[in-house]
Amino acid sequence: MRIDVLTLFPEYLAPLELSLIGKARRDGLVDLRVHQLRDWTHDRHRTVDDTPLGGGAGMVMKPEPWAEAFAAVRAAGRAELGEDAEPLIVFPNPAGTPFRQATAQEWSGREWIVFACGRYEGIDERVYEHLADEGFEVALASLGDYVLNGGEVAVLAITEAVVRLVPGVVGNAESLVEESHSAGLLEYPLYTRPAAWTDPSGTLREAPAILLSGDHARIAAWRREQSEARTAARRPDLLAPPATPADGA
Ligand code: 6GU
Repeated sequence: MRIDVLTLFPEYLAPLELSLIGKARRDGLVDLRVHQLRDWTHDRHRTVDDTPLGGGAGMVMKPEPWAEAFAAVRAAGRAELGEDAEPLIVFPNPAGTPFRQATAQEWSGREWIVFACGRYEGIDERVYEHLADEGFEVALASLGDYVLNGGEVAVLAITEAVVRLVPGVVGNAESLVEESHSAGLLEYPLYTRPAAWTDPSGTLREAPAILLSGDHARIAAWRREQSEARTAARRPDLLAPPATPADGA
């Protein structure tokens, strides 16, 4: 998988050199390139923003550096992946579609993703129109209902969620099947040795006896119940059937 990131803060993406993702890159499973958007400016101050037309607070990202950057990154990617290769362009944006485990699953099968990190109040709307006209596939993805200062932190999160699903990146494929969200439920509680533990206040805390029973069918049923109870308590929205227009939503 190839990933390009366009950003004003390339250093923000440094954590992608660590741990599992770093190993995947060194193993050649992921080719990740981080680009400085200002490299596609031409003025002395390397300007990427200007005041909003029509007035208002803050600054808006100018269209020209983005258009040049996308053209250059597309050409460079195609030179390596083949002239028919087409990236998915992802704009992290709090006004985007919620990014979920199902999204991660889908994107982990992509050959090429380009992340475009906005800063300031946002990007000139004509950039999106231009990309659609050029035939690019574009997605706006949100991490949740809160506002970050820019797309970089979202790219860290999305990249980790996507790349760990790329075959070969996580050693134990079973650990991917069992985990929270992949079955639409939260993960059951986990225990390890010692089975009987005295905590620092002197309280004896024993792991559930069923986990020591060796009865794998009953253990699986217990875990399922725990997952359902946890999901009902913490995330009832995951259990409710999705609202349909007929519900009057
Ligand atoms: Cl993807 N970007 C920004 N700037 N803020 C966010 C977000 C993304 N998701 C939640 N808040």
